Amino acid sequence: MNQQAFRSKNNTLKCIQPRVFKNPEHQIQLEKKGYIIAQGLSAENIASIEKLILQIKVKDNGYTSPSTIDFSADVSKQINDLLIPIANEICNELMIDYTAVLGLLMTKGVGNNSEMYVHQDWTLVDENIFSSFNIWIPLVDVCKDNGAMFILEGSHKLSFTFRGSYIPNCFPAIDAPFNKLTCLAMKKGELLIYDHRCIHGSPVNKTQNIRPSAVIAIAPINSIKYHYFYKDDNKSIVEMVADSNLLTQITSQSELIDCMNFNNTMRVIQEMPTISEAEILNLIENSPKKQSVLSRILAFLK
Ligand SMILES: O=C(O)CCC(=O)C(=O)O
Repeated sequence: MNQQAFRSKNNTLKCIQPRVFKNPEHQIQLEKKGYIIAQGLSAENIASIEKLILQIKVKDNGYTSPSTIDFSADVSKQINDLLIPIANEICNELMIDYTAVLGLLMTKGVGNNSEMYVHQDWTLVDENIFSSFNIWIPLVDVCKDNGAMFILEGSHKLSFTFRGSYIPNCFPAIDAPFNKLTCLAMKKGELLIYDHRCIHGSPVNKTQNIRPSAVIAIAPINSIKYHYFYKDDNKSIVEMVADSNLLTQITSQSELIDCMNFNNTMRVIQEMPTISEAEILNLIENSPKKQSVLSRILAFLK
């Protein structure tokens, strides 16, 4: 992937983020909102994921939880092995030089504890140069009542942060977040491809049926993949080079301590960059969602 650079007026060297999507309309939407929704999986790929879901007996545990926590390492590998080639097909079709890194199932159970709180995903690449994404694929039609994804549009452009194991949320809590984020109603098998920096979450599932989805992390082919741990004792962040194996282990929390002994630490970061409340409030205030509610009210009053 060619990283281009230019000199700005004050003579500092700036990187131009490489183009991500083949389709220019996808690229424009990505730059503006931080995500795209694209045509869905083939019926054959949906069927193969559904077959595995039945075989491993995915069930309702009342939470939104990843298969890396709900299942053994062997089953997690089986899921990863099925999803990686499917995601690579999507990368080849829609994206420029992206590859799948880690695949898992995310199952939303039923009831009051089934919310996925709003968060940004773990940092996977050097975000000064690259962008990494999740491909999130609902395996039933989703709307606000059964736990569709909600996204704060444009939040991929917020200040630089490090995100990872035990690192506290890098942005201040948002009051009543699901009223402020955009609800992404989607059809079964459609593809939501969102930047890992986007603030997102999914509300409680008010229906009686679980809401399964597949999630695959993807990154530029030539990027180094990292994982970041927060060490509370000396208030620092440890940067490690991460492959899919390490990431699978980390996402099944029980292995976390072992992972911390891996000797692939690259550096220890003392400062912890965060996003200010003013930045978030400004984004919410100017979000397309707020604007469209306002324009509807104004149109109604006319
Ligand atoms: O599946 C969901 O409801 C949320 C998934 C999510 O937030 C994530 O994968 O980061």
